Amino acid sequence: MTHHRSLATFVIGALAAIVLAGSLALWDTPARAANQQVSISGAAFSPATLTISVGDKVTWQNNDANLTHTASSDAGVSPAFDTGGISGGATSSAVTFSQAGTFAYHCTIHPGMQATIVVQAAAAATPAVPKTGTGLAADDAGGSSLFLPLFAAGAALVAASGAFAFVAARRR
Ligand SMILES: [Cu+2]
Repeated sequence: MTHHRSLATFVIGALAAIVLAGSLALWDTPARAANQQVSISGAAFSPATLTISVGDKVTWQNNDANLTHTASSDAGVSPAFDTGGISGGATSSAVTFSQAGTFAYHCTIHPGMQATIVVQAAAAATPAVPKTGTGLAADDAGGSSLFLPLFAAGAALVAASGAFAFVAARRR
């Protein structure tokens, strides 16, 4: 019996740890930076205007098998960036955009190739949601409404495992 109780204590403790870790992972989600990609095809950047959040990384994928391209910030853009040559079929190294703003860029080999990265302040960026204000509020509520019950469940499991251990110790 004692063996079964200590096994139960162990299982409940492990479940508590998993649930607590999961709730903390959810809590951290809103701040996570995203990896974004611009594709290059037919000597054009797509999308021509990419909207991202501060801290996001962008890579450029060159789908023009026989052309080398670059993604190079226009003169006067600060901070400047330049992927250097991206061979046909290759993907550039990532550029991290750590400041809000509008960053125009072009291909140095084909100056007609022009596009823009719009970097929004982290709290304001909700790409797929209309800018009504309610979308952002719903996102925030979604994060915390999952976090709190999971955290409470984890705490309850910790308490249950403590109670099991206490009963097991008294009956030994
Ligand atoms: Cu080019």
